[in-house]
Order: sequence, then C-alpha cells, then structure tokens
Amino acid sequence: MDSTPLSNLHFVFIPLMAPGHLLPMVDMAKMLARRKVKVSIVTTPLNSIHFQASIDREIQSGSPIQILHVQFPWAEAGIPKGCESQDTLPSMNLLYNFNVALNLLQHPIEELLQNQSPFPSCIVSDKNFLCVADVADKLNVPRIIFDGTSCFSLLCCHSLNKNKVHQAVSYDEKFVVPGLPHKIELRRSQLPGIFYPGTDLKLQAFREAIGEAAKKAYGIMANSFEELEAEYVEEYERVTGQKVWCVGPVSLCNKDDTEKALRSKRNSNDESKYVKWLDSWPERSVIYVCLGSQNRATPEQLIEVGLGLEATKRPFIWVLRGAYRREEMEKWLLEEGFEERVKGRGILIKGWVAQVLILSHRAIGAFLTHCGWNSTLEGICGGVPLVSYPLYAEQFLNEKFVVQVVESGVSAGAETVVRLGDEFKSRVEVTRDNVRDSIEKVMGEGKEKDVIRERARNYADMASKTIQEGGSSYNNMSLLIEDIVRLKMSQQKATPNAFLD
Ligand SMILES: *[C@@H]1O[C@H](CO)[C@@H](O)[C@H](O)[C@H]1NC(C)=O
Ligand SMILES: CC(=O)N[C@H]1CO[C@H](CO)[C@@H](O)[C@@H]1O
Repeated sequence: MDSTPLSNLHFVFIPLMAPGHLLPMVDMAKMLARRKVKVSIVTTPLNSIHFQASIDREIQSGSPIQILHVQFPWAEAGIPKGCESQDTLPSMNLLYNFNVALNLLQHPIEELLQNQSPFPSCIVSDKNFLCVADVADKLNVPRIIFDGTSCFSLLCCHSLNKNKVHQAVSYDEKFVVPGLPHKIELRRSQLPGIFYPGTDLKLQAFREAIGEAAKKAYGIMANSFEELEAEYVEEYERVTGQKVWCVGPVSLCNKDDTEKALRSKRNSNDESKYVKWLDSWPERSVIYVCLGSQNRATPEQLIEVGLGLEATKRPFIWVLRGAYRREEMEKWLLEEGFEERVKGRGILIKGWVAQVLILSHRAIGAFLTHCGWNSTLEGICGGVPLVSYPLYAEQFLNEKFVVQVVESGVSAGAETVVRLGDEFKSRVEVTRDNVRDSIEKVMGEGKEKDVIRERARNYADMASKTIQEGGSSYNNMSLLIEDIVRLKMSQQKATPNAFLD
C-alpha cells in the first residue's frame, strides 16, 4: 500500500438504472469512499436525484466521492421521455429498448472516463450493463462486476449452466442441483429466465452475452458476507477461478435514521409517520410486507396476500408498489372495503418507502418478501424471520438459501416463476390460507418459532459486525483496494514480462 498513495486511485461505479441494482451500488461506492479512495458514480441526472442528498452528506463528512452525469438517450432508443430507470418503464416490452439505450451509452461513458483525473484505476459495473465491458477493454482498466445476488445463487446458476440437469426433467419435476454444499432441490419452473428461454430470442441472446462478459471480468463484488455463506463463496471462487470480494450487507452503511431515509428518496412517503405508528406496537408484533420493486405480482395474487394478512389478525405494513393492472387492484381495495376493515392495525403504503428504516424497527416481527436479494439481505440485517414468496428471476434460489441454508425463514408455497409476459395470466398458487399459515409459523408463541427468531437475530449480529473494522466484509474491502493498487503498480512497471507472472 505504501508506495502507491491511495490518492492515485480512482474507482468508477456504473450502476444499472433500476432501484434494486442502483441503491446497493451507491452504498458500496459510499463505503469505499469512506476509506479515502476517490470514487465516482456514473449515472443519468434523473437517476441521481434519488441519491444526491445522501452523497452530499458523504462529501460533507470528507469522503472523496462524486456523481458524474451522462445523458440518457431515451429518444434514440424509443423510450418515453423521463423514463430513465427500469422501474419507471410504462411496459415491460420496453426492456429491450432500455438495453438499446444502455448500449448507446458506451461512447459517452468512454469519453467521460477518458477525461478523468486521476485516470480510472478500476471500473465497478453492474453485470447487466453490458457495454461497460467494452469501455473497460478500450481504456484498459480492470473491470469488476456487481452481480446483485448471493454467491449461493451464483453457484447454483454456474452449476446448472455446466451440468444442465434441468434440461433432463419436465417443467414441474424436482431435481437436485449438483455440486452444492447442501442438498438443494428445485423445479425447472422455479429457475431464472435464462434457464427457460422463451420465444424472445433477442432477450435470450442478450442474457447470454451478459454471462460471457461476466466470465471475463477481473472479479466480483458481492453484496453478501462471509459469515453468511462462506462455503458458497469459496466454492464459487474455486469453480470459476474468479475473485469474489464480499463487502456487504451494504445497506448497513446507512447508520442513522436520516441516512436510512435519505437512501431512497424516490417517495413522497413520510417515514416518520410509520415509525411513530410502529412505536405504538409491542416488540416483534408487526408483519412487514413488500413483494418487490418490479411490480410482477398480479392483482389475484395480491388479493390473496391481503386476505391472508387480514386473517392473521396481526398488525401489518403492506407496501404495494403498484402491480400490473394497478386499476384492478385499486378497485378491489376500494370496493371490498379492505382498508376500512383493517383500519388501525393495517397500513397500506403505495409507492416507495425506506425499507431498511422500517425493517430495523423493534416492532417488526416478520417480513413477507419476494426474496429479491437486496430485500432478503435487508431482512437478514433486520434480524427478523422471513416468509418467502418468490416471483421471478433468482428469487426461488434465494428462498432455498433462506429456508435451507440460513434457516431463518419459511416458504409461503410459491412453485412457479412469473415469466416476463405471463403477468396477465391469472393463477394463484399461494392462497390466503398459505399466507396466514406461513406467517403463523414464525410469529407468536412456540419453541420452534423461538429457535428461528433466535437464529435470525444471530445473523443480524454477525451482519452488523462484518462491516466494522476487523470484520470480514471490512477486510475484503481493504483486500480489494490493495489488489487494485498492486495491479496498478504492475501495469506501471510495464515491462512485458510483468504481465506474465
Ligand atoms: C475475503 O475475506 C475472507 C475471510 O476474511 C478471505 O478468506 C477471502 O480470501 C477474502 N476475499 C478476497 C477476494 O480477498
Ligand atoms: C439495497 C436496495 O436496493 N434496496 C431496495 C430493495 O428493494 C426494495 C423494494 O423492493 C427497496 O425498498 C429497497 O430500498
């Protein structure tokens, strides 16, 4: 570390414009900048609005961090003006256009980075931001990818890609994922889209290109921690030969309530109101429900969730991000008088909310989640048992992880991924009874419930220690910095042989 001053380093973070991807990367960037390493975050003006205040705060406390802007090429890509984040697209059909827009950013980003001083020493980019691989190659800068998921799920996918066991079974048949430290059974119907290519060849080609680019990255930064899944981190590094720095849970870098609330200022929701409400309930008595930021649950599914919540007779906070066919859901809520019936003990929040703030409240007793990785991890940090209701992507893998590996959650009983384009098919696998019963498995009295809650609390303890000085995530961040310093020095020596050893 000594011979190359940290002041020569410059890490550039390039997040994907989707809240579940962007927020963790902003947190990572903040954590790194607190180590006095210069960090830039590249994004579009509309995306930066949501975290500008939080970055300003970091700057005030002396972190060398800045936001760099590129203009989003919405017009060229055929996207409505103002939709610069995946969650604001009026239709999922525009995802392809969104990827076109991302690709168009290659040259603007290249130009932007070329003019930076110090010149970038490392680019950390979202794995799905494909063109950044070319930017990094062109500028000859090491590229580290942020995958946004656990090493458990990375290893599952790697294994399936290699062994293709899923191809030998029918859609609903169970099979065991080979090469994992635990015996994990899945059905093909629960696998991420890439393992179940639909008719959209363009999308499939895009996914495959992402996989290829990921293989060529210098390493991976994961929003996870060694204590949570050491076996999986090691095994993944072993089978891929790639370095993995676990530096999470990154949401814990937001220590006080202001920071937690500032973190995602995309809502007009006033968190203090909810916190006050939570203050009025006993410890671990309230159910927190959020099925994700991407609106993949249908009204039919959500209605069962609502009725299940009602049947528990417990207090709850339910974050409703909109659902496909929002009007139907609104209509149901209104006509059936749901809000009226649960008044006083049930709160519905429409829109965004500072989830970390709510989850860390002592009144929360369970988290009904779609098991997106960021939410899963936030739940683990909150020290509450999870009730999993996976919907798409790698969420069924995360469910297995929570239920079987970490053992701090129970499944609500979902069996099938809601494929992109299938959101309109009505189909309810998780009934109101499933919702109620699975929640009751982790709330209320009982020895088994105590065990699961105790375990959840232990993981929360480990999580809070790991990012502090001396913790493994803290150390991994140091190791990452040292690694890039070494790499830079070897490049500066620049004798051809230096690259060979
Ligand atoms: C991260 O930390 C763990 C344990 O502290 C260590 O075994 C591992 O090698 C570190 N990862 C990297 C890529 O240096
Ligand atoms: C880290 C992160 O991005 N957290 C977000 C995960 O998604 C939920 C909604 O599903 C947000 O509330 C979190 O802020």
